[in-house]
Amino acid sequence: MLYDVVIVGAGSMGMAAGYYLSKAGKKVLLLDAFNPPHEEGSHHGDTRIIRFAYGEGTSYVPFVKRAGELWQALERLVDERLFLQTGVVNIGEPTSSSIQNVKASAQLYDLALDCYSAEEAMNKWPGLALPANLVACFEPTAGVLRVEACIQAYKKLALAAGATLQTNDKVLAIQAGDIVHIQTANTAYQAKQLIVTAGAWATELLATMNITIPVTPTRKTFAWFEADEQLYRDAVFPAYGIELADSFYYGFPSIDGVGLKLGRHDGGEAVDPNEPLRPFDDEDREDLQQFIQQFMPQHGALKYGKTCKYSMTPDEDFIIDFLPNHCNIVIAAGFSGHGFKFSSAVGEVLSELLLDGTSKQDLTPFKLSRFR
Ligand code: PYC
Repeated sequence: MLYDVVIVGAGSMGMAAGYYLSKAGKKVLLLDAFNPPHEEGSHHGDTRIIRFAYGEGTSYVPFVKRAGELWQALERLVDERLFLQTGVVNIGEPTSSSIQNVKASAQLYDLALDCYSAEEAMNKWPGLALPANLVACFEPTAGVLRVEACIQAYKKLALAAGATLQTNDKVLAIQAGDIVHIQTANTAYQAKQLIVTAGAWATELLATMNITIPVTPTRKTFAWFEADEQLYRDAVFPAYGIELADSFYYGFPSIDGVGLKLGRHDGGEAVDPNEPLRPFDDEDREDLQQFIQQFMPQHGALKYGKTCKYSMTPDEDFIIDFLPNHCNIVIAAGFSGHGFKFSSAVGEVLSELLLDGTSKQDLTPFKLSRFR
């Protein structure tokens, strides 16, 4: 069967692209090895942060602002609350690049940002304990996205707009050409244009076309802790990112009484995405417990922990680009653990690239050629 566009990987980015392209009248097939939303990649776990004063660099700000507009539009389209304005506090040493970038983003793009000393931050959020060398930059208009609901929303809209979704059908090989051939375990498909949004599987899939991308699937951990709701519920406690000299943790207030969520952003071990991840273990538990004990000492017991797969690039910037020498194939990969918030805008960008050959967003920082 010949499609206008086949999208390999129907997670957050792929599903959004499927919606925008179907809405534009394209005959779209979304393929996924599982049934999104699922727990096999990096889009599970209830919540993701969306922040606009961007610690990873000011060049991300226009892109994340567009993503924010599109999340709001999606909420209206499905008449559902997907974003919670909890505010996000960025904590680190004042000289760290992330704090410098957060401040520069706010200044450059006129974003609301309130910066506090450690003592001021502890007065504002009594559940927090900070050493005196850290500062806290709070973005009140930032917040939290409900991950699975976001994907369900794009799935509903993509299907309503006419997309076909083939689940539990793993793509094994791709052959580039004017017509792209896609071989799954069950079927062969043909497409005029192709998008690869396969998360941790992007590297091996592109290898079937003799394309190498420096994206490493990496195991990460996160967990929920019992929380004193007076201190840690979302009405009084923000989502947070805390960068220390040699580690980076992030987390969420207790939303709907589920407890404080805490994850480790840096580190982790490279994994084969086709092998089951080593389950959350005692070492993971100890790591998160020692952190929360220091920074949110009034937390309660660990409820449960989980693992997920990040797709890391060497510079932790995304890859969004046409495949070299193939103007009908676009890849979006290597989101390095900070991509979910962008997925609405990534979907739009991918559709623009295939429909117009170019995007309204500046994609220069995400070019594949930067690695050569
Ligand atoms: O993008 O805010 C974020 C984030 C924190 C940890 C992982 N991603």
